[in-house]
Amino acid sequence: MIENTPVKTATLSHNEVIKDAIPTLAGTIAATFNDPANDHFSDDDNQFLKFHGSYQQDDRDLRKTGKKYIMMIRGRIPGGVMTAKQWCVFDQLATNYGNNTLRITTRQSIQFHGVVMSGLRPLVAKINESLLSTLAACGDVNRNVLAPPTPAYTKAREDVFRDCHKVALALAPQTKAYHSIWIDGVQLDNEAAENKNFVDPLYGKTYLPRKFKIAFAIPPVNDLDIFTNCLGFIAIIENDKLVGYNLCVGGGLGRSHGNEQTYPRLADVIGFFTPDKVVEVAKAVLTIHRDFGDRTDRKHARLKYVVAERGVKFMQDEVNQRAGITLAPAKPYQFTTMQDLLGWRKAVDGSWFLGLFVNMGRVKDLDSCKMKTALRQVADKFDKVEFRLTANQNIILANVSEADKAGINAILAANGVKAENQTTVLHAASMACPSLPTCGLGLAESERALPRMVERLQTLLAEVGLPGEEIIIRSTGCPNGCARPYMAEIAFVGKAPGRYQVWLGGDVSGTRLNKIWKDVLKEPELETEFRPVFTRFAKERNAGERFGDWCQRALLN
Ligand code: SRM
Ligand code: SF4
Repeated sequence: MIENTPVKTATLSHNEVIKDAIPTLAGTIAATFNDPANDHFSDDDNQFLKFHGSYQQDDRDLRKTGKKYIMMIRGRIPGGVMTAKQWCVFDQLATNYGNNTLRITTRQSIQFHGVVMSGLRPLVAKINESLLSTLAACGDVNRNVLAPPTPAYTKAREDVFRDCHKVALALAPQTKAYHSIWIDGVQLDNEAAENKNFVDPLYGKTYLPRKFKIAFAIPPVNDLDIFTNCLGFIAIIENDKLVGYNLCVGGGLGRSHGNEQTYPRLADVIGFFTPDKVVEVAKAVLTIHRDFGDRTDRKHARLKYVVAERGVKFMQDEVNQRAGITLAPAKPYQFTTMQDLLGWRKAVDGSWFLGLFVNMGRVKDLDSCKMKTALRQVADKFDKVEFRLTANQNIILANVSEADKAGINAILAANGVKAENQTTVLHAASMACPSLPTCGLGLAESERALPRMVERLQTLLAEVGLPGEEIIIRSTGCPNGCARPYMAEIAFVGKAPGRYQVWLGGDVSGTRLNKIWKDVLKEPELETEFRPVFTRFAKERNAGERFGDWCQRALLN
């Protein structure tokens, strides 16, 4: 704990107090890892570490035999786009310092798991050498900005992607601590006046009350769940040209079991503006969060509560005034899907791309399918191929020439990775958060349990005459919502080991929250609980009606 901290008011949360005391966010991180006797960080340093893209964890599988500290490191990869060279660097880092897996996240990034203290600094330094970063991948700041990864729909994607980069850059914190810790390995003097009085030009001295999330989407594809973000830009494309954005504010999913004051919320669409103002609008919404978010209760500190409590008119007025614009009425738009395109497809510029399903986002080598090796070989050999991470935890190999397709196919086949018919529709539509053994907040298994649960639901669907039915299924080990379960047609939200709350009724376009159906379902009861529901669905559905829509119409009312 930091001593002699100037506490402004007794009600500020502890995180506010430590940010105020060390506004560079240096903590004592560099001093800690420069001492080889240390195998972990203090609680306060753990909070500062998040701003640098890392979480201290312990391997929960090993808790019975003692605490083994491990670090998770998350990259900052705007729009999820990596060069082949950068992929090679990340792949090597996972092998050298992590648990030999790369975890594609639901926000188009990559996480390393299982890194020990001595590996942390070299890993982060090498990410920076590759011209990516981990700065602000976590913490009370703007997180990785999402942008549509799929090159199949419109040439205007390039403009939207450029805006994503502009916004990510403009909203990056300016502290020199990042460079000092991770590149120079030097502990800043937290008592020096320039450090103690450091004020970030955008964030101020104490940054945001909580995390802040931004996404760009291009209708009709909502492959990054735009309405679950604090700030969403819905691109309005006319004649293949970007004419502006509908602005949405106040989305977020985190909640806590048994605390009705916390809830998932979809963003409101509050107006339209032209693309030249995108940075100003982003800064306006972020500073509204900075100035009006609740700094006394971290469970009530997200922008969604400001929007819910102060209303749309308040947000419109504040955005207009802060960005120097007048929001016009939102333009019409429609979302029809949130799914990725898998397999080989033609891009709008005539090149090819390959959508690759990554089971639970975990790139690894299994005996039967060596995805990690295959991707590394592709990256080594085809340096013009872009690696794009999707918010559905998949990978798109983009920018592939006709001539290179065969070579990529050969590498994949040699490693047991399928390019076509990669998985079943039910698996392709499923997503889980990591939970155990790395996440300290997990109450139930998620990534390790969902594949077998999907398998069982698949068998049930076949049994009731619905083989091949697509249902979006998501699971999380706790109610925080990391795999965006509250948007799924079926969601399993961990309550305790082997026990899940079940939510039903999301839609295929990511525009509707689901509703709670069962407060507790024990995993062994999956068939007993779902058989009657699937049987009814098979009998009662209208032609083409999706499971989520049927649940809303017939089951949950
Ligand atoms: Fe998350 C915390 C993993 C996307 C809501 N999230 C965590 C932590 C860091 C646990 C912790 O605080 O100790 C998890 C690390 C687990 C591990 O072992 O890796 C974690 N979150 C993830 C990832 C890796 C899940 C995944 O399957 O990919 C995602 C990383 C995204 C990224 O690259 O930045 C991830 N987290 C999300 C999302 C989805 C999204 O943003 O699109 C949400 C819901 C949307 C939202 O923010 O409202 C989400 N994570 C949370 C929350 C609840 C926040 C709240 O408002 O209450 C927490 C807990 C917290 O912040 O205190 C959390
Ligand atoms: Fe951990 Fe909960 Fe997020 Fe899953 S949803 S990664 S258990 S915080």
